[in-house]
Order: sequence, then C-alpha cells, then structure tokens
Amino acid sequence: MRSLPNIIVTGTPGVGKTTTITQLLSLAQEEPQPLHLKHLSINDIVKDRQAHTGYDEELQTLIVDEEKLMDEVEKEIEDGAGSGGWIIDWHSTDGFAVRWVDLVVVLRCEETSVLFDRLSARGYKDAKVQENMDAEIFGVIAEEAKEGWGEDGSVVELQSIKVEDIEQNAASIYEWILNWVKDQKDKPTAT
Ligand code: DAT
Repeated sequence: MRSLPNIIVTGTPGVGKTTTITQLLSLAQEEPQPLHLKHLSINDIVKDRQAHTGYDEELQTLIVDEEKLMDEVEKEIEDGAGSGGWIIDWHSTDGFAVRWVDLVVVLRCEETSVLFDRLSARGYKDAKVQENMDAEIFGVIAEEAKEGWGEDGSVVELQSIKVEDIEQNAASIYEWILNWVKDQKDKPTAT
C-alpha cells in the first residue's frame, strides 16, 4: 500500500509539466512535515536507459521503444507497490498501468499563440510545432487519459497559460495529495 499517491502530470510539450512539477516539489519540501515526492522524468529514462530505437529527424524526437520504456518505469516505481510519491512527467499516459497511478493531471494551454511561442522558443521545426499545436487543439492527451482512468475524478485538466497558473496548479495538486494522505489515514484498517 502506497503512503503517498503516484501522479502523472501530462500534456502537450510546452504546456508546463516540468515547471509545475518543480514548483510542486519545492512546495512539498517547505512544510513542517515535508512530503517525499520524487520527479520521474520519462524523457530522462528514454535517453539514459536507451529506451529508444532511433531518431526522427522531421519531428526532432527520439523514437520511443515503448516496451523497454514501460519495463524501466515498472522497475522504477516498483510496479506501483512501493511507497509511492512519484510525480511522473511525460507527454502521454499511453502504456501506464491504471493501478500505478492515483491521479492524472492534464495541463492545458489552449491559447494557441502562447503555446506557439513556447514551442518556437525551443527551436522546434514547423512540423513539430504544428504537430503539437494540433494535439493541443484537439485535446488528444486529455481524451487518452480519460479512456484509461475514466471520468470519475481521477483525471483533472488544469489551464497553464499565465505565469500565476504555475503556482496555482502546483498548489492544487499539493492540496489533492494532502487530502489523499488524510483519506488513507482515516480509512479503517483491516484486522
Ligand atoms: P513541458 O515540461 O510541458 O514541456 P516546460 O515546463 O518545459 O513544459 O515549459 C515550457 C516553457 O514554457 C518554459 O520556458 C516555461 C514556460 N511556461 C510553462 N508554463 C507556463 C505558464 N503557465 N506561464 C508562463 N510560462 C510557462
């Protein structure tokens, strides 16, 4: 039984996943009783553990070996059976077992001009900017998450457009974690 929840923070590249997670982790450390949250960057796993089969020049991205990637994730999070507290940072929920994850946060930036500027600032080529803009407009990642985790409150969409949104979103996720911990403590234990 996890003592902290596992959370995926997902969304189109550039929506603010890494920035929001960094803010969440520092928030969790400030408390008198810090929560041991751990940032699981799937980008780093893909690169560092060679969970890829090549490089797509057009889309400027590594071609992910999904089976190897999910094997590595499963090892890292102990098949969901460890102490929890993993904050998973990835632009997809595809391949993740539903039982590993207690909450899916989908960050959204439907102000396309804002997302365009963020993606262009990364030096992405037109094809990659366009692919990501289309995915955001159609809400592809949110739909995919709802297919996996249902629409019963385990998937939340948060707007990440303005700078203030970063702090506010981190604070809402933090509050959700505190409530989750409290609910676990209040649950009657099996004898
Ligand atoms: P992601 O991890 O989703 O790819 P990121 O956290 O690296 O995105 O953010 C991409 C850039 O956009 C980075 O320069 C920070 C900025 N940014 C992210 N969310 C923002 C927000 N809500 N307001 C202003 N800037 C934001």
